[in-house]
Amino acid sequence: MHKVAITGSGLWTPSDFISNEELVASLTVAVEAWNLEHADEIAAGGVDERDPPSVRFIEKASGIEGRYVIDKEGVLDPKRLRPHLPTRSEDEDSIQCEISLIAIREALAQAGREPGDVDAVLVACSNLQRAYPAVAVEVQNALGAKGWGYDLNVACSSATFGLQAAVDAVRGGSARCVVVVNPELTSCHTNFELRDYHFIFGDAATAVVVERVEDARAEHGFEVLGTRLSTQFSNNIRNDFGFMNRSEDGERHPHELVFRQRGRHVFREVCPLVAELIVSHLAEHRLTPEDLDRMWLHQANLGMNQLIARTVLGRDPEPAESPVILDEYANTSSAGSVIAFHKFSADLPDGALGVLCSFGAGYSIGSALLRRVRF
Ligand code: CO8
Repeated sequence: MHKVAITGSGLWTPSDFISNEELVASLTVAVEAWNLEHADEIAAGGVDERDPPSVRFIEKASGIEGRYVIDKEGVLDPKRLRPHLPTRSEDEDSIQCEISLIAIREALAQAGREPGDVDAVLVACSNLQRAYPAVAVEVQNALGAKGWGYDLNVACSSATFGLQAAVDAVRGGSARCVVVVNPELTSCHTNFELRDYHFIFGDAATAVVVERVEDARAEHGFEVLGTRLSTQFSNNIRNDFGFMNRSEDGERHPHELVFRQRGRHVFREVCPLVAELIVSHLAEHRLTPEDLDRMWLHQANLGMNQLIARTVLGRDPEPAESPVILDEYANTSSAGSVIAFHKFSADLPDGALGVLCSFGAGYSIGSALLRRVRF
């Protein structure tokens, strides 16, 4: 078995940024218009009045201060509340392919690799823009990579589930240089009509390069000591969008075909599962929480991350021990933990130990133990 390392990482951040103030102003207008339009049904008790959002609630409940999106104008238009995405023809790169390439090229440059060195591409994310051909195969072609590619979706945990697949492929010898990319266009599946959901997500794409330690060309990287995945079924985060919708005989409300959740249940149920997974994963490697220098956690909610870090460490974490990017990026689904890793890993000394951990719908949780190494 080969020793495996992450030798590079990359990030695409959209140029459009939406502050909480802008988002709340737009939804407030939309809610007032909707309530007016449905005044008779509301008076008759057929539907509930919609409640206005508040910046104060968002910041207090989540820690989110803004988010990047692929198209600010469409999201903020109170009559639209979703991005404008011009339809692309078959001979153009798909949007997910385009943003993947940006993140991958940065990751390859950091790894000192050329596209032609890549022999596997995994597109791992919450939402894929079409059923087939796999976006990964399109990315492989557009990049000029060899080998094979496939898509996988484990919601926010796609980053670590994809990473484990890459690590296993390199360790076992079925690939030598794998790129895992997380092109998350969450604004296309966010319900911007309801205050409970409109603030949660942002768009971004991340990529990592996974290779044998002996092949590494970068000066530094992170040896993957081990990965551990866990799933446990729950309907508390759900989206019923799918290819069978058009054949279903029953009625479905449009809000069932985008992201929805029982956020409080998720918070309560997922935090202990994540902390337990990290601690037991460390123990499997004869390590303890005291050995950890950094936790790159999935970025969904500030309170969640503080609770998880506190449970694992047995004390409040120092800010540098569990870096936060969700204030600026919001929840970028599978990209979140990798953004934290990408932005907050180069400062660690050789030998430092970190855990990359993602969690989300499924429920699903993934952990990767990473040791900073000089090759
Ligand atoms: N402004 C004002 N009030 C609000 C707002 C708002 N924007 N939103 C909700 N409220 C109100 C609610 O309506 C409720 O009012 P009432 O008491 O009158 O009913 C009140 O505030 C309290 O609401 P909650 O109980 O929902 O509030 P919480 O304190 O639980 O905070 C959070 C809500 C922030 C969502 C919190 O529960 C949370 O973050 N939970 C964890 C969620 C999480 O981690 N989810 C992970 C899911 S992501 C994932 O797995 C990927 C899925 C695929 C992504 C696809 C892309 C879209």
